[in-house]
Amino acid sequence: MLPTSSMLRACSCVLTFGLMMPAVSVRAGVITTADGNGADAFVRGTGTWNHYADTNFGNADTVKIKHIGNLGDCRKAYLRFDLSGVSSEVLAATLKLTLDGGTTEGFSYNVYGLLDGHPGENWVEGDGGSDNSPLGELTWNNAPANFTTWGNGVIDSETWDLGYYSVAANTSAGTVVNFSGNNLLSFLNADTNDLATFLITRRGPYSQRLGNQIRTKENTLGAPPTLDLTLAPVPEPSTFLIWSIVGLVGIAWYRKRQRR
Ligand SMILES: [Ca+2]
Ligand SMILES: [Ca+2]
Ligand SMILES: [Ca+2]
Ligand SMILES: [Ca+2]
Repeated sequence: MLPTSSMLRACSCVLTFGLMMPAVSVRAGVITTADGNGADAFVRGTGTWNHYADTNFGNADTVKIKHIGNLGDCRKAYLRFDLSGVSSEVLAATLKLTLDGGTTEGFSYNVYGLLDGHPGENWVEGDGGSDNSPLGELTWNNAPANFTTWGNGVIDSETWDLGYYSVAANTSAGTVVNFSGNNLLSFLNADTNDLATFLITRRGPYSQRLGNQIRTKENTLGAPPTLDLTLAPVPEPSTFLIWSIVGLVGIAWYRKRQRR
């Protein structure tokens, strides 16, 4: 059946209703390591008298980050976020880390993004111990992009240097560190598989002190590592539904009017 002029008028009527659709406001999104395929863990090296390079710390209630001469004392953090709820451009992003335990010394920390598509993006968080159960649970020796012979190194060609943050001496437990910037934004917008992993290492100073630990999703005291996002607006499916119904009612009304 060819479209009649009244049908065309009805279509333009629907189009008019469509143009009357209210603008959808910018959306906010909060994702933690406890959501979906999220994970948080740290890895620790093996030194002369302490051997942790095959031990998993996926169930620890903090992630510890340290860099000192003995690799058996060095620790690096791995935080993964599930981006399956992110379906439009990320306009603003802040990585929020809640500190656990203060320190009398200030420290700086490097933040890296594991490159999108890296075969290790779906690393196994694990439940602790050196039993390799669940199979492949994260350790110093199998962690993606870990530069295993240096206490704060990552493999440059497999990571994106996102910048660093600093924590002043005597910062109290419960303090939230906010990390943001254009590199973080670009890294998140480059994601194609809904997985984003951050590696955090100690930038300095070189010190035996444990410093600023970060509460994990296993910690009962505070928020797990969190991504606070502002997302570009997209019309919600429910909005489409409502305006489709309005459009159909419009067509019915128009046809009824034509018949009169
Ligand atoms: Ca964990
Ligand atoms: Ca996504
Ligand atoms: Ca990814
Ligand atoms: Ca285990």
